[in-house]
Amino acid sequence: MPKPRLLQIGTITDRMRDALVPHFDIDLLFEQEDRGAFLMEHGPDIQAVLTDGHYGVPEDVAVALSDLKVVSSYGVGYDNIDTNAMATRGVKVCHTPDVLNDEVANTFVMLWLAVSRSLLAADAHARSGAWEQEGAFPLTHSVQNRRVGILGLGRIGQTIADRCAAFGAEIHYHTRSPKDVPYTYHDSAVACASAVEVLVAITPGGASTKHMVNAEVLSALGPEGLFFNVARGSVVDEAALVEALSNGTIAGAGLDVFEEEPKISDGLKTMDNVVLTPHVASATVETRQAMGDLVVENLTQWLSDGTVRTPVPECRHL
Ligand code: NAP
Ligand code: 8YV
Repeated sequence: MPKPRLLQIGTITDRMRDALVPHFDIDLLFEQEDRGAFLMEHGPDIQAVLTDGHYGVPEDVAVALSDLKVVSSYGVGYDNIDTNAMATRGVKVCHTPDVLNDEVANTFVMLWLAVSRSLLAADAHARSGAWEQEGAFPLTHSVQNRRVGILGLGRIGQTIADRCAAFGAEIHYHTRSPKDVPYTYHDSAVACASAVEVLVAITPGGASTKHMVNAEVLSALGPEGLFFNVARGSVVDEAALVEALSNGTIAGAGLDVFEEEPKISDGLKTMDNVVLTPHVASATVETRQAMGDLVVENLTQWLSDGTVRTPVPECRHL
């Protein structure tokens, strides 16, 4: 009996491929010479899709796969998948929550320390011989005992709050609805920014959070303030951020995500009060293995009994 077909969008690890090959015949979307012809001929025979947070489910795939049943996404954020439309069609969309909380929170801490302690400039000072020729590196700022604002206090936001507690932080947050936590709630991003010295975005992307961090929020954060984004590039008005960093509206930033990835605003690349990483918050061998295992588990569970382990909220009733 032929194996069911799985359409792979984007890249996967060898471990994921090895685990999936016994169960599925895998078609790679990006290796098709004529994508339109491939989708027209084979789309109706494919019930399963493996994708990630970057590619989601493109419209031509959603249309061509008329018998689509399951979408397993390699990542927790799913702003590139129209999950309401999928739920209406009865398609089970699943993602990889929780297994990356620690890594993303650690990435925020890494960026926070790097910006506050001028890690990159200090490293350059040590390597270049400037220490011998010019003397000691200038004093930097401590991460200890800061007021920290978290935009989005979900699985990762709470893990960030836990990390911040270890630095003696006073924690503030903004979400649409207050949570049962011992932190100070703010009903807007501006109010949260004006109460803190360090602001970190960790909401989902998509329409409801687009440009949540804008010129007004950055102005409220103030000239000593630091901003960090480990959420989605769309959450921040990147042009306003470049402006705020260059004219001293805020003091510095650490950014893992950008509005037009993999393009990054040129202004950001030349600033020494900014640390940039190329969307790698979950990108360790260990965490990507856990994410990949969950992607595979969702697909093989669906194959065995029609259910998935970690559906997105919009598809939990299916
Ligand atoms: P989660 O558990 O669903 O938490 C999301 C939080 O954001 C909730 O507290 C939610 O509270 C809040 N929120 C949602 N919409 C909001 C809005 N319009 N305004 C204010 N707050 C809002 O999600 P998670 O697992 O923590 O992941 C969060 C996001 O991190 C993902 O969706 C993804 O985009 C991003 N991420 C990035 C990386 C990376 O590589 N940089 C890695 C993993 C995740 P309310 O519903 O009460 O508003
Ligand atoms: C991944 C992420 O890099 O989980 C997310 O939402 O942004 C990252 O963990 C992304 O999903 C691409 O695989």
